[in-house]
Amino acid sequence: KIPRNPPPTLHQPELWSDDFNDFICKCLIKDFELRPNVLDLLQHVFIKQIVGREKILQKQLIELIDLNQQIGVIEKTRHERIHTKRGGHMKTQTDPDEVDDLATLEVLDENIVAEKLQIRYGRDQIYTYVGDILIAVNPFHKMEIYTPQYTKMYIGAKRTANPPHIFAVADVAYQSMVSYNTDQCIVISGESGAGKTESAHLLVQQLTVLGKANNQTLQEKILLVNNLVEAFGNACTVINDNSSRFGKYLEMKFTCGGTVVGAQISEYLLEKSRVIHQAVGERNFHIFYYIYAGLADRKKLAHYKLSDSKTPKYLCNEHIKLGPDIVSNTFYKEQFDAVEQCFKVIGFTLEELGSVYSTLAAILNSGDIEFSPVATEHQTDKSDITNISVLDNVASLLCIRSDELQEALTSHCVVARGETIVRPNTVEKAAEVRDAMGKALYGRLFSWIVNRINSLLRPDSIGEDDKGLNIGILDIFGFENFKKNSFEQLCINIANEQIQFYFNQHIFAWEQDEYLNEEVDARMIEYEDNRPLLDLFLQKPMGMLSLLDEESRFPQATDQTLVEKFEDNLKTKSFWRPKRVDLGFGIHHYAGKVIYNASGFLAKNRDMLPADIVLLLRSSENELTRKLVTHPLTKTASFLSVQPGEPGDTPYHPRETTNMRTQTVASYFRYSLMDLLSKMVAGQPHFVRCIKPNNDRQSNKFDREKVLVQLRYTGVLETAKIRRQGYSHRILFANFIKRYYILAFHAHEEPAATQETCAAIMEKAKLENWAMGKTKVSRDVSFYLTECIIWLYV
Ligand code: AD9
Ligand code: MG
Repeated sequence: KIPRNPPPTLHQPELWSDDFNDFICKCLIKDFELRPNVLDLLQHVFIKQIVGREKILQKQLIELIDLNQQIGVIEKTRHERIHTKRGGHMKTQTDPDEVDDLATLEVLDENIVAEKLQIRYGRDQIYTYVGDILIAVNPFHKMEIYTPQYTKMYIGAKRTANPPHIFAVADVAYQSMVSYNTDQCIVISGESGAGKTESAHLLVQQLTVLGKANNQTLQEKILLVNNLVEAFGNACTVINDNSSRFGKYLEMKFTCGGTVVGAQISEYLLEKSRVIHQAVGERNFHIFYYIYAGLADRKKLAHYKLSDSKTPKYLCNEHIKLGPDIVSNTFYKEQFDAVEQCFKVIGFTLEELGSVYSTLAAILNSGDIEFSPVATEHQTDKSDITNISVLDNVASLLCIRSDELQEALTSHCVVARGETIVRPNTVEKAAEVRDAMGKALYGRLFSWIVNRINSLLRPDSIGEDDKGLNIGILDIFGFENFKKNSFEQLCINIANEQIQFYFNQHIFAWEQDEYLNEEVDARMIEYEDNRPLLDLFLQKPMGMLSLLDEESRFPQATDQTLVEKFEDNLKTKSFWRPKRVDLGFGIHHYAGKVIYNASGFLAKNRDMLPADIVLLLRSSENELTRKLVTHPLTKTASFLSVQPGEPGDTPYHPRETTNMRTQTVASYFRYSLMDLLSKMVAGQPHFVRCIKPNNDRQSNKFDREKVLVQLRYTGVLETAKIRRQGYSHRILFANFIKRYYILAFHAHEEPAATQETCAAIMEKAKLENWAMGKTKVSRDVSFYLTECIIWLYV
């Protein structure tokens, strides 16, 4: 029984008996009903009596009180919700079919795991835990589980209090960040269309609430960032109508106290080739359709030199042949308004917006520039522009001179023995230069937008020295296997291979190393190590990307010589040359076999933007156009400035030191991957594994075989095993004692940071399933000490 009024001794902490500590333990750990009374008591005793001396303890208790108040609300809401949903029959966690965490299954085999997921999916329970990892099965329909009520329900709640949810992942990351003062990183993986981007949005949504942005506008801005960059970086593919065509690492910035103060995005490897060409059944980047329809709606097409009757070539495909198809599309119009609104709210000026639209319109117009061969007495390989009016349009939109653009497209300068000679371009060469300009303009525009967002959302209060804290959310393009796979798919799949490796390292390799180091007894788990594949791609000098770079340096090399080079040098089972496929080669990725076609690999890797075009764009009267080719986009990205006469696309990346002249897409890609990893390893990782339940994007359809394949290659079963028998929560002795000593010691005591002290706390709290390492104390995943005591996970 709890005393209604605290006995006098309670006002003198040094006189508390062990019983009192015992009593607090019991109340907090087991007896939740007593909680409000305990809280009164604690509030009375600690907050009033222990002033100043026990600041940390005080803070924890305030948190605890907050949490308990929240839990009160949450439990009530949840109770009501379950009651309403299930016709008044409360269903408890003891229901045999109700397995929230696969790591708790008694029998673990892939069929059982798939079956449990299927049962849950059938009940619209799309989320399931595997220990501390969240599995999210794409529902392919709108779910009512992301409302403000749910947001509230998951704030600071103990994990077992609510069904698994993406909001819970946001919460764990946030609480870990605040309590341990460490950066966090949420890695979302899964194949194309599995739901990564949606998950990323939901995480940002929940984190902005958790971060209690003290101004509404900042919260609003952060929420809009994803929408804006996705309008420019996503496109419709045969797999996903809103497929990410770039990798995105969004870092939400917080103060050490946990208030959100800004956001920064890093973008990786935008698939620029989509601007000029889309595969059958695919489309260009969303923004082109949005702007085309939006400008038509506002009667502004003519201003941007676009026609509503003739579709720009870059937008034509077998589905859309006619301009009217696009301009009458109300969805596109609405999206255009929405994108413009995003720009404005985030803080872009109207002038900047105008320049962005002009650049997009210039790219669309440039695709329509046509060339024809000119036969002269001496030369037959000269080209001329057949539609000068289109050329004029492009020049006017980019604020450059039309005759100079014509010259830069139809000829090029070569420097030989100190002399500059002008050589004509063939029709093919001129078209290549035109397309290279379109791709480069778009790629740089995208980088500029991202940089501009970063400067607008850079936290003021956090300077260079005081970095504050951050939670990064990684959402890259998922694993792809199309009928025809090109250089872009290779890069996308290598990136996924790398993320899978990172996952393996964390979940298996480092985990097992840690047991060994800490001398904690745990059985080793076999898992599929994809390191040999990463070596196949990334090793120097004989990895695939190095070989590609080497071949790209030979002017005489062709895509045929490239595949032959691969064949001669890559001696592994994971690489093969399929018969009867010209320029084909196969790779056995962690996620399956993919046949690539090397056609265009060398050109795509060289990705040259002729110096003549760079120089011309630099002479533009439009500030944005000039910025795209000259000005460093950020303080650190000063390498962006192209030295006069330097060819080669200048990829944008901070701290890049490689020689621009030799920079290829492959070497930039390798660099980006390393940069991404260095950001990720700095934080404590959390994993979300998205699963696609069927290939038809249908709701309520669970293709068991399809899911099994994904479970296998993502190692879900092994993860469940290692999570079941492993110790997923670890904490340093000192931190553990600082936080929990009150459970076994008097408030004024300062017990030594030793194993004995930890053991005393564990025993006092009657915890089982814990192990003592040499430097850390670990707890089994099945017991969540912290959930019961305070709202922070250990
Ligand atoms: V890709 O690698 O970028 O091609 P993602 O990002 O994995 O892919 P995305 O998040 O775009 O997939 O999801 C694909 C579609 O699934 C979305 O457009 C939604 O229609 C659908 N989806 C995904 N997750 C959810 C969800 N939680 N609720 C409802 C969802 N629909
Ligand atoms: Mg995506």
